[in-house]
Formats: sequence, C-alpha cells, structure tokens
Amino acid sequence: MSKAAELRELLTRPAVSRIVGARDPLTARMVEEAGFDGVWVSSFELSATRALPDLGLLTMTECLDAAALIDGATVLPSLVDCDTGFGAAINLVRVVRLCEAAGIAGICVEDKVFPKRNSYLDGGQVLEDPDVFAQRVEAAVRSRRDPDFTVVARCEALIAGAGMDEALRRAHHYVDAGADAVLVHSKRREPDEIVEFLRRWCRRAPVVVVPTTYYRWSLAEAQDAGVSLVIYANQALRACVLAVRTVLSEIHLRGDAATAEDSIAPVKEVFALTRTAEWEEWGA
Ligand code: SPV
Ligand code: MG
Repeated sequence: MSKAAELRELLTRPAVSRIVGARDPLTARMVEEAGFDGVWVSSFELSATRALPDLGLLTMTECLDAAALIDGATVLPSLVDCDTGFGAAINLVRVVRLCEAAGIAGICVEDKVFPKRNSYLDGGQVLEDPDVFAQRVEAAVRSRRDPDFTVVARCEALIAGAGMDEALRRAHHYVDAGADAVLVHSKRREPDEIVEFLRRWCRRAPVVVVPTTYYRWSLAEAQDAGVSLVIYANQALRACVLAVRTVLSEIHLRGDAATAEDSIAPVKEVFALTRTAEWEEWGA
C-alpha cells in the first residue's frame, strides 16, 4: 500500500488514528517505534527547531525539504503542515506536485491570511476569505495525480473567535470544494467547542483535532465524539526542550556529567535508532 493510501485509510477507518509531530528524521523514527500511526510535519516544530517563531517565516522549499527527510526516515505516512499554502492556488498546486514526487501522503492547509500566526499566540487572527480558501483547496485536490493523496482543510474560525456557525459554514464549504477531511482547531482548555462542532457536523467528512490545550480529552472520548485523527502536534519537541535544559544545567552546575548520565539515552540506543548495524553490513 502506498503511504498516501495508508493515510487515507487512517482517516476513513472506523477507529480513531493518532499521528505525532516530528521535527526531524530521528524523531520520526521514534514516533514509529512508539507505535503511532503517522507523522505530523509541524510548522511550529520546524520553525522552533530553527529558533524561529511560527509566523509563516518558513519557505515552501524549507518546509518540503524537511518533510522529505523526515518522511524518508520512517515507514509511516506523513501529513505536512503547509500553513496557508505558501501563496495563491498555483503555489499550492506546486506543493502537491512536489509532495507527490517525494512520496508524501498528504498536506494540511489553513484558512488564515499570510503571514499566519501560530494559533496559540495571544492577539488577533485574520481569517482568509472562505471562497478564496475554497478555491485553493479545490486547486490542490484537482492537481493531485494520485487520488489517494490527502488534502486536509484546516478551519481556524474557532481560534479566531468567529463562532461555531461560521466554523461549520466554512468546514462544509471546504468539503464541498473537495477537501478529504477537516481539521477543526480550538485553543480552549476543555474540548467543549470541538464536541459541539462534531455533534453538528454529523460525520459528514473525517475530522482531525489537535488536543494541545484540551490534553485531558481521552482517545476513547474523541472516538465516541466522532474524531477520525488526533494530532499530538508538539509534545515531542516540548519533551526535548525540558530534557535538554535540565541535563545541560545539571552538567553546568556540577562540572561533570555523572548524574546526567542516568537521565540521557545510552549512545548504543542512538546507534540502534540510526540502524548502525545495518549500515555496517554494507562493509563500512
Ligand atoms: C503545528 O503544529 O504547526 C500546528 C498546530 O499547526 S498548532 O501549533 O496548534 O497551530
Ligand atoms: Mg502549524
């Protein structure tokens, strides 16, 4: 099965699926090892990895080059976060062509204006005109050569405070334009508005959610409410930030790495993750 067909299957099967943000190929391999279903190539994580804020600063090339490397390190399918689509409809057509050529399973594009701001930032969010965005979605869908290549339309109406009716209106519009699934985003600490969206959506098309702020919502609850795909978008990055800071400050304070040794991975684990033995069989 192609990776595109696998991602489509994850979105359409009755059971809820789970994908995880991986900012680099090694993390993608750990996502696979942990048993998750796929990889989320997150604009927030890719930006943060370059010590940049998630403000639409990454170019299309930077994003897709990183996505190809990440995708190449795992058998899992990847869903690539393409922010607002790097321009007009024709830019998204190029994204689809490049992703398909790289074997990437699908893209997600959001209905904000360029340059988008990360959804959790305080301050205003500016939504794209829904007709303009739907045209972009339609172009992406029409330009794919593999019918399994997935186009997820991300609705930011709840993030922007535009209300539930507007979120539903936009989501229906995007599915009418051909979107394979809708990512409905919320930054509430409880899943209440996501639950209401799902109730009124009546399973018209697969729904993707990102429970970063409403992290107590269980997988079983999400499945019962009608979610198809859960994205753990940034937990791996945040785990890394805390772990690295803790270990580095310990080494700096103590003047040795003795106690740090117990809380870091043995070098052998890195050898295993990078499949060193397999490479050595080639005669290294
Ligand atoms: C990302 O991970 O880049 C996302 C999800 O787009 S969020 O950060 O919640 O906007
Ligand atoms: Mg993003």
